[in-house]
Amino acid sequence: MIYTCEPRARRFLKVRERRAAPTRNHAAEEVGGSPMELRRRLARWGVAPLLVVFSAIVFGGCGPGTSTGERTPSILNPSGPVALKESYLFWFILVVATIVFVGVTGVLLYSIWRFRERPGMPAPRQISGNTALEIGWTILPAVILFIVLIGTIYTMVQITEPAQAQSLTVRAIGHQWWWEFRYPGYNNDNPGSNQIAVVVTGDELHVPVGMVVHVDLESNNVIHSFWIPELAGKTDVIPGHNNTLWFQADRAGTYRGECAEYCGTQHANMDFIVVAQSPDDFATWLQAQEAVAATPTSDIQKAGQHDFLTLGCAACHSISGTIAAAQVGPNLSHFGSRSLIAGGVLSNNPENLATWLNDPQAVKPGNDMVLPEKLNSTQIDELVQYLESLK
Ligand code: HEC
Ligand SMILES: [Cu+2]
Repeated sequence: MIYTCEPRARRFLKVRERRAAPTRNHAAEEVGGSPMELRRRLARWGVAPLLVVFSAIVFGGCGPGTSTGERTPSILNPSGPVALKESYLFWFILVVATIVFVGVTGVLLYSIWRFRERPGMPAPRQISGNTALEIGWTILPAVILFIVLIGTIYTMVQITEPAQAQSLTVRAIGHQWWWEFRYPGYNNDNPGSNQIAVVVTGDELHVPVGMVVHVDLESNNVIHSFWIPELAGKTDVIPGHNNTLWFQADRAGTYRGECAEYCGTQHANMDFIVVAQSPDDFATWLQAQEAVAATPTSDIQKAGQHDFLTLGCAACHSISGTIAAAQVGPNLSHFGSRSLIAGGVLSNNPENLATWLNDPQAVKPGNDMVLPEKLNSTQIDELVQYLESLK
């Protein structure tokens, strides 16, 4: 059996010889800069500019704003105490991870360079196992992870809800696929209204600047996740288990929120906005929302209301002051004051509302708004006039 080794050894030696003295017989190709050579060079150096372009595209998405002027809902742009402390944790973990990355990659690159193959070098000494090293690289990562754990626990303690005399409590209900917000305690005391006794909105959460907002999260369907990147991290919204979170907006403005847990086909169109207003503006808004829905004034609005109550809309929607009191879809009592349609799939304006009413399944396939029959253009016009008048 000895001879079987011999050809292998010889083959090995030949390979080493060839590597040690690289033949230059493709020099002819190089002169002409053949495509082959170009490809080889590109493979060697072309990666660098490609990486630069790629990272520019990727990290370009992280800045405080986009080219369209819209603020990116980024956790790196915190606008309240909860998001701020969470972003500190992000930076802390990033620093730890960077140290690990630079350390490991440094040792790796050094070893590749230091122990690279050189002509005539003997095979390195073969070792197996090193107790000190193995204990070391078991304990060190554990210590590093423990440091991260301490940072995490510290942050969790830091962001426990402060006991405040004045805070606002809101119920956020995750539907498939839109968010409903209820402001309990603000009673609609108009005797002429129906049983809706709280302020109810869809897609739009108004809060006063500088006030602690306590959110009770509910779902009666699947698991969603409530996330306002600039104001508070994600919290799961679980059927049968009511989580809570709190946040506070330090600056007036509009913040984008979204569902952060896949919850069905239209999960990506389950956005909402948080409108942080001065306490005065908030009070004005709340007062308007508490009021009974506007009664139609013009003929076309009256026709729209009639359509609404006769074409099946009332089977799913509520409009205070009318017989429409169903809770399947968003409460439309003050729909005209809102800026989004159906989880932000469209922004709210008359043209978009007409598009939505013409074929909600085309705009947001699979959503729960299934019309008994297609509306004609007159009905759509009337409904648009009526719904947009509900400020
Ligand atoms: C079968 C129940 C159902 C019927 C019938 C129905 N809707 Fe809807 N509607 C919904 C649901 C559910 C949504 C939210 C869809 C989503 O965002 O995924 C919705 C959304 C809307 C919205 C957007 C509201 C917002 O705040 O985002 C408007 C406006 C609307 N419906 C109007 C109407 C009108 C007008 C009719 C009657 C012609 C009607 N709906 C009939 C269930 C229904
Ligand atoms: Cu969701």
